[in-house]
Amino acid sequence: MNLESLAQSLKKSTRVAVLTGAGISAESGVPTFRDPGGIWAKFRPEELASMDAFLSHPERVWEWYHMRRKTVHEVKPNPGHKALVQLEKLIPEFQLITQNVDDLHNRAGQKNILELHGNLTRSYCVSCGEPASPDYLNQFEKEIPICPACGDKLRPDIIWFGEMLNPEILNSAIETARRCEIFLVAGTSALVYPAAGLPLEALNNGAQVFEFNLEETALSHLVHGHFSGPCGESLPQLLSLL
Ligand code: BV8
Ligand code: ZN
Repeated sequence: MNLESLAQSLKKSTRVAVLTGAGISAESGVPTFRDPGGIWAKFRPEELASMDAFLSHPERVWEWYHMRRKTVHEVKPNPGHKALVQLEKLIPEFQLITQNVDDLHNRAGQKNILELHGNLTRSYCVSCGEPASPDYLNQFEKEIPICPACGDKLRPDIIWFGEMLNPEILNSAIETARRCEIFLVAGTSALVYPAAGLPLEALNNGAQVFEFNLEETALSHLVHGHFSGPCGESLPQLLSLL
């Protein structure tokens, strides 16, 4: 299966879903998690992206998220993000599902996004649940942001390891994967569950699944087509055929 034949199938499809991971933001300059030099290369996930880490070292966890929010603020969406915004306009029922927390799909102009793991620009209070605006959050450099309503600590609006995903968002993503005709997977190592289970839901329900990645992943042997290369190039190439 080449890009041309995928483009032909997309032209005839009404229900298309896309799952993205850190790889789609790599070309914007956002470090991935598992690539050499990626975020996890410096820290282990349990050390920072977990409730235990937050309870024992809240300032260290916030320092990491403040730094990541700053990085993301300084970068911009790349042609891979933009290609998916274009694709959304061409397909009657299109759903973007992302594992990324970098807000780049939103900033690229994507309308229909399911954020499985939250978003770096959002936070909420650990006790009263009050959400804090990105502007309020940006006032804090390294220290723990304090809830403007009750004075307790804020936490990032991010799903940490060991935490449940938002059930409405997850159920909607599973439903989408089960109903779609074509499911694209772009820039994910497909290691983190339950997100990594979505392409399998699509496959088990008769969808055609295609992978865009620099390398082979845990999914590659199961998909209908694997397009090697940076998705900042392969996705715009696909869109140019539509
Ligand atoms: C849950 C927010 C349970 C945080 C994230 C042991 C201990 C604890 C948990 C578990 C465990 N074993 C299994 C689990 C479950 C765990 C899990 O799956 N762990 C994995 C590691 C085995 N899952 C969870 O904990 C989930 N919750 O299970 O709850 C539960 C159940 C019932 C009741 C109560 C609780 C929560 C998972 C969400 C965790 N949060 N993010 C933060 O970001 O700070 S996940 C985090 O990692 C990211 O958000 C992202 O989703 C994931 C990284 O994955 P990728 O996006 O795929 O990135 P990666 O670097 O891995 O890969 C990049 C890919 O891109 C590569 O393939 C590369 O080749 C490619 N690439 C690079 N450049 C390009 C490219 N491709 C194309 N073009 C390029 N230019
Ligand atoms: Zn509060």
